[in-house]
Amino acid sequence: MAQEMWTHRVVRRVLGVSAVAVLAGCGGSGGDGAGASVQDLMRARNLSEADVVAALKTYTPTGRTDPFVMFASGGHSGQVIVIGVPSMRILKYIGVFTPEPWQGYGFDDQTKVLMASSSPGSKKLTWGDSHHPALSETNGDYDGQFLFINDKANARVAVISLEDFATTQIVHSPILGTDHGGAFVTPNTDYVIEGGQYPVPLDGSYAPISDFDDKYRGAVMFWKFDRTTGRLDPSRSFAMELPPYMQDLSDAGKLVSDGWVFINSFDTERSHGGVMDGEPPLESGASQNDMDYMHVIDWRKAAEVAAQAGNTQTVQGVRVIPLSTSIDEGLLYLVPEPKSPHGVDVTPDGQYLAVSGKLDTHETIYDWSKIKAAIDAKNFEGADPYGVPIIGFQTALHGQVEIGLGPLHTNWDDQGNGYTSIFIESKIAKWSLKDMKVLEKIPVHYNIGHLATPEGDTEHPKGQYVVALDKWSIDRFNNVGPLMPQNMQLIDVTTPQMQLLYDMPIGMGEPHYAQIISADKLNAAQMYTPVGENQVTHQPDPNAVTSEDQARVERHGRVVDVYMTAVRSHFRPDRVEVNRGDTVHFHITNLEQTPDATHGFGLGNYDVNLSLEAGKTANVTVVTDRAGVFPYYCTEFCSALHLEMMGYMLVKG
Ligand code: RUQ
Ligand code: CUA
Repeated sequence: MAQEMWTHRVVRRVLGVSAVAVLAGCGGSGGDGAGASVQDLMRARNLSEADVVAALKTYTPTGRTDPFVMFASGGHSGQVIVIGVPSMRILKYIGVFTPEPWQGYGFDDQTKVLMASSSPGSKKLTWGDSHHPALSETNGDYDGQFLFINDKANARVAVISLEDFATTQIVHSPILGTDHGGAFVTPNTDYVIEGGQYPVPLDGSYAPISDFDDKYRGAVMFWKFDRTTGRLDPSRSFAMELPPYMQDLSDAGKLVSDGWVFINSFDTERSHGGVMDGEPPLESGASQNDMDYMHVIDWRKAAEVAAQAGNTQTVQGVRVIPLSTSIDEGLLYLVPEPKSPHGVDVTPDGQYLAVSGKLDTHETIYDWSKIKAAIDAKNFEGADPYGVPIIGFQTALHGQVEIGLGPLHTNWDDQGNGYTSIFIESKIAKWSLKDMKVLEKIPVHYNIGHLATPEGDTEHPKGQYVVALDKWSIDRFNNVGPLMPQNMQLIDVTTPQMQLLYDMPIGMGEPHYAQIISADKLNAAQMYTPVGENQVTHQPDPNAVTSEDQARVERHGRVVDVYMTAVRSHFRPDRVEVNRGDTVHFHITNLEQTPDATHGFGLGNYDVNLSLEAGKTANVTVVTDRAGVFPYYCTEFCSALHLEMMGYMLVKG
């Protein structure tokens, strides 16, 4: 009986009185029969009071949608994962740096070009290491229009249109070997920031490792974003040469610190391995000094400097501001920061910068006005070996919060609190920025990397939740063998004590960072309208056929163009006769204008699969190198006669 009363109490607290009535199956505050069934379930499933509360806070009945949508990177799967919060239901897996057959991504002609053209060498890249998603911003808040994400392995940045949640552009930075300080956007998405990670010679040449200090360099790219075209514009982009430190995460200033960007770094010792030659391994060589350097960059002035002829050098096609110019023009400063930092996170008001030093126990908070005052007064304590002015640690410091072992990354809520992931302790600390002290810690399972709060890196965080992006899951889920899923843990931060609500296994790559947007800011199209749109260009496809009577086969010598339509439940033409050695271009338009009426186009043996969402046109080219009979068929179960939706490619030869 006590438990039954408790159940009603809890249900009432979480959902309100009317829900109690519904649960109890009557209009009153609960009767024995109905209440008992909840308790029976609790007993049978061995659920505690807290479990039931957690369930009530996350369970989302059929037909209901989530108030928040999270975009998580997929790590070395090269993709982006879209997840509803708080239900933690996976909504989509977006192909970005890696072919994704369900979406036809990397299989049709345009997305093949997208992947090939961003491949730096002759080798066509088929994977990327996606780390940090960045939603486009207007006035420092997410606007729900675009998503950017970096590829650490190959120094690339991709643009995803949130009109259709599909990748539309990938750019490569030839001067960076790798990137990690991206993608981050300036408050109006003027620039997408991509900081390099491991120093290399910027011109792409070989230099012996003994020349590390002289020939190797760091760099940061500022990709100019053109909102009207939805594209990064390489011709208006520029880079800054940086000392050969390992630049890490960055963040753009906002409000009072708008116009500036902050980039952490590690290995300011410039250790570069060589264990076999008696030199210290990088991990210890890079951890000798107590302090590394935060880079403070005046990006707005840098953009002006880069725009003036003679100020930049063109390196591998990129306009680069040399280090000496940055020093002379006052574009770059350093501030000491506790060793091996990871996240630098600007507070919502732009006034403070929180730095997490992985080998330090503090969250170090810098005061932007102190940094700016030191810059204006030229109050420096010295310069680094490359002549970059250094602002004194104490000069810039606001204070330090004793966080715990291995602070990594911070997001904010709407109450003036920071949430910092603590890797070594496997915990999240909630701390007050005003009081500079930890309020509470909650354990997570296990080895947390980043964390994300709703709109938690904007000017207006929404609070309510924090999601822990845990690297290890060990014993949390059913055993699926040695390669275990990562674990995303949803935590309620509105309760007096943070409450763990839900464990979500991510068995499809390793999320490094995620951003969470209010769902009402997203407004994706449900189909391509009018019929015949190309997904990559977002323009009418020149090869679209917009009615069945335009479907045709055209032969020009050895080249065959097949203008095909798809509609429930047939392709037209449903028979294509060609000769061995022909080049066959399929141009296929899905004529449907019904939401979710997607068809696929699978052609076995030729490595072809297209996704044709309602109204979309896609193109694919095959060279018929073998004779035979090749059925093509619809790969999406679209209708009762889906199995009949097929045709033959007959290759004579
Ligand atoms: S990262 S946690 Cu790019 Cu911080 Cu991996
Ligand atoms: Cu169209 Cu199945």
